[in-house]
Amino acid sequence: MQKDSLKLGQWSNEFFSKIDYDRSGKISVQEMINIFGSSKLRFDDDLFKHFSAIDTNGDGVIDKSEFKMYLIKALDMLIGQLVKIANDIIME
Ligand SMILES: [Ca+2]
Repeated sequence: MQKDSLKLGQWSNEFFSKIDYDRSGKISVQEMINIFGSSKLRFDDDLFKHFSAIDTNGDGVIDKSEFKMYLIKALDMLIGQLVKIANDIIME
């Protein structure tokens, strides 16, 4: 389990560094747009909603711990949805 959370931390940091283009240690709205604005994720539609959800202390930038917490929450949500789908299939 600890090995998995270490991997998650490393993955989160690597992902963060890719987005943090100017290496300031914080992610700005512009950096989010640069990465996700052109992606197929359609992240741009809800970009500001996502941004403020990640920016939990509301200082207008995303730091590494806010980013990691958001990834953990997103993974939890995905796993929850998968479990629900699996349960629905099992109950059929
Ligand atoms: Ca913040």
